[in-house]
Amino acid sequence: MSARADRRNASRRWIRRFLVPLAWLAILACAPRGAQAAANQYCSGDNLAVGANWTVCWEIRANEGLSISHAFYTNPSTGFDRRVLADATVAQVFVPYEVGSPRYHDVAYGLGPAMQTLNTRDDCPHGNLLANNRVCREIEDRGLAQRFCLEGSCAVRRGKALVLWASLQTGAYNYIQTWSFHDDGTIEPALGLTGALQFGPTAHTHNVYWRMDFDIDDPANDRVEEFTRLPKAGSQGLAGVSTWSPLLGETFRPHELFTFRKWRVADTQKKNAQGKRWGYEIMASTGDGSLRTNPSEGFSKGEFWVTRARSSERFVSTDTKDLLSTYLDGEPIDGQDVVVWVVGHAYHEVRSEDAPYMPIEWMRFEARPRDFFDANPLP
Ligand SMILES: [Cu+2]
Repeated sequence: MSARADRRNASRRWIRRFLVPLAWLAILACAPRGAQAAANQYCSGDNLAVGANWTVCWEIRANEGLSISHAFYTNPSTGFDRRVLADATVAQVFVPYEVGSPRYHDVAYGLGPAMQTLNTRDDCPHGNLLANNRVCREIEDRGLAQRFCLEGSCAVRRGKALVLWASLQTGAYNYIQTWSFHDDGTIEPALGLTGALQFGPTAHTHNVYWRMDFDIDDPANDRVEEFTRLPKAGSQGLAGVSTWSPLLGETFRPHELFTFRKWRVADTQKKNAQGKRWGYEIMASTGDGSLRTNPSEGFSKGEFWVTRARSSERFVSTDTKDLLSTYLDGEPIDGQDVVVWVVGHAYHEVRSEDAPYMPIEWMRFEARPRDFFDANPLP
């Protein structure tokens, strides 16, 4: 063993023996007791992140990089503690260039080893660096969250978010892989594109696939539904009729702007005080495009996919294989444990301002509570 590895091991032993128990004690002392009751069955120590009404387990995976392994919405003041996510990852970042090649499948090459070292001063000044400085955990001020002012009487609230993020070196690019958990229950996965251009001015698309295993309270009894809003004929766009229709089998769906298409994952058994099913809805990013390539890249057929939850079905593609569309094998999904795959597309038409370093362009979506609470959980 080299001296360097020896030193690293010794310091790891020291961290395990002394720092980890100390950090654990500090977490236990600071966090409200009930707040992590559920999540700490799944993780502990640095891998348990607490704040902004969330307790979240995270880990680093070889292919998916910074991954969420459980997330519970927890309100310490009321004792509320309910599971939302079992697992959430970036399952692919597919980047084909307009000239036909290259066609990168970044998750297949491994986002874990691509994670860069962050520094306190510039990257994580208000948070904690974890995992040998490769993960920043922080509580962010997310600005004005809600406001109600009437006749001089005001209730104004600023929001917070528990944020975990990492920076990945993929060629000349840096991808900022971020998971934000807002104190109002919204989850915002994001991928920031920055660094330097790989091939100068050649246009290309970034197609990111998030794999989300929602477990609303429990793994079973999931129902996935699609929202459609159609205006009545002759109503000049008004008198819209809204429907939520269940998706009964494994399938893929495209974006549809004209009908305000969105999706939700609800629990078939649990209902809130209004008699509505607990759920989370997926809001596509506005301004997102679509990309359809060729039959051998079947994963490019849609922006929203739903499959039965299988731990063997984690990835979208490799350099030579389409995987995602092969997961659609006719399994029923209604009332089962399901996984949804959410796809974002960014067309990168290079601009002068992308050099020498690119201002971060964010790809993101929101998963937000729909009838998961009885009312707005922020007082
Ligand atoms: Cu780009």
